[in-house]
Amino acid sequence: MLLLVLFGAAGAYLIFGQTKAPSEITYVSLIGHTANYTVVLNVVSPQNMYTPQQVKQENPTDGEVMYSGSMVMPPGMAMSMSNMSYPAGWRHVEVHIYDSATNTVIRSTSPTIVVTNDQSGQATNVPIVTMQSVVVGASDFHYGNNVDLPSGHSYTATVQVGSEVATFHFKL
Ligand SMILES: [Cu+2]
Repeated sequence: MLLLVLFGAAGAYLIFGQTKAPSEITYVSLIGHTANYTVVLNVVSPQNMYTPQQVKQENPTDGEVMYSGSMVMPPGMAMSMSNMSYPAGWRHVEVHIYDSATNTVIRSTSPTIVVTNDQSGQATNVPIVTMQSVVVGASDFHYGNNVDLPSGHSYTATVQVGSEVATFHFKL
């Protein structure tokens, strides 16, 4: 009986692990202010990504369209657009930048985004992809990429826009 219970628990763990890993739900949204900009940092689960051509051909009803840059993919993983196949810990880190005076979306800057693991000190530079939601459109224009950020750690994200810096702290 005990063996059965243990087996059941292990089975449940495996199933849970398998279900949880690819679709590990992440949602962090933080707002920061610099002298001239309002910066919104979102750390979310990997998104379905499309090129503009794919959007035209496939008319997706969720995900994001990429305009420049290329997505960082897990080792050995092709440029799959599926958000379901990422290993646990992979997140979509994105930064929305607004002109604080006019509340308009800044589309023309080249921010730098660095995410540092507070425990290990490991700093990850986030190569910039420009993108927006296929549903929301232009008002969702933002900068970011996929980053491997294991759960159970706290992180500091530093976003530099021109000479202005916004700093964010979050836990995963
Ligand atoms: Cu995005």
